[in-house]
Amino acid sequence: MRTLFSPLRVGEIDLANRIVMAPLTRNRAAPGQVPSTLAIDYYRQRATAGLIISEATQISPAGQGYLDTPGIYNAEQVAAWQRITTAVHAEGGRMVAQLWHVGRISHVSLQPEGQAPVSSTARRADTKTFTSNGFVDVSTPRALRTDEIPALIASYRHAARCALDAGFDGVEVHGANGYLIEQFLRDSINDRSDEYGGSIANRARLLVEVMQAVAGEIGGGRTGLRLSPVTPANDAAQDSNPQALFEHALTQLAPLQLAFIEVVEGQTAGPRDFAPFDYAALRSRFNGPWMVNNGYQRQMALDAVATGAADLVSFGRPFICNPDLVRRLRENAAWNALDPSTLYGGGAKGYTDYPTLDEPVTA
Ligand code: 8OZ
Repeated sequence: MRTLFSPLRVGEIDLANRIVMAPLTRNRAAPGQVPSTLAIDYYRQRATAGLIISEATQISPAGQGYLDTPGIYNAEQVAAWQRITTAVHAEGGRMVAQLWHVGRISHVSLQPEGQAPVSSTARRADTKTFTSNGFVDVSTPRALRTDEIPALIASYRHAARCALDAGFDGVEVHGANGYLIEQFLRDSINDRSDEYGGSIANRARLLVEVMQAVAGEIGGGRTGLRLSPVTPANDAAQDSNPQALFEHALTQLAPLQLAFIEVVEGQTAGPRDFAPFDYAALRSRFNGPWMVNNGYQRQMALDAVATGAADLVSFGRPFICNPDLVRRLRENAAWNALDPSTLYGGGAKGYTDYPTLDEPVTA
């Protein structure tokens, strides 16, 4: 019988169970956008997950949109990530790097030479980001020229190579939450007139070309993708036809035989029924491992895998406050409460000090 706790091979990666640690931004990177040494303990503590997806990690300096997020594009970053993947592997875990470009969700103070962030559009998002001066409005972006797209795709390819060099088992491309790839996908944002704007095929082109490049570099069996078809996160208004858009995208990606697709159902970290969308119909366009996310409680997760509605379930905030979430799911034990004040930035508090079932709660 297939359960949440049974092993699964996703592409080229063997997982001990179907419980996934979702990507979680924590804003604790060290200078140089290098993951900190504390991150070694943080990820090691959570290595009983069948798979860990790293926090969103920028593919290039221009891909950064928040203070103190790590990158995966230079040797210093690769060396720091290597210590993390080694620790996770030593515990029998598996880990992929989430490859991220924020597009217009950035601020000039975080961009190389203080330049404007790049996007599909020159229209500013109505949202804020966190910088060294606190929460500020994001900056007005500059629309990428068509002749700049090949270099952008090359930076995804380079980051994927860096991820494998750092010992990751693969990558997940961040195609969700209103960042660069969704800024191309959705007609509520993309106002281009070149071959990357207009029709569904054109708006999906960047995603498809990024996935082809990454899969071409490291293999489809080590490449996953995160999507969030209807989330409003980061001022991403609804596409006029998300069902047709995302079904087209997955149809185009089918030949790559990706390791998995992770879908955020509804509003990221919010209501699951935020907007109508037929996730089962979307899944029918992909014949590989299907990972679901967003507000899954224990029974929902057990049912999702037992019924075959999903192959894997990713948990975000529950993994922040429960390093031994897998054991708690197995034993139907209570979950620790999340401290929202320590989610972003800071040190060990709220990062590496959440207790396991074996540890008495101090505080
Ligand atoms: C929370 C804070 C900053 C970034 C996402 C990468 O929503 C993020 C993110 C989440 O995908």
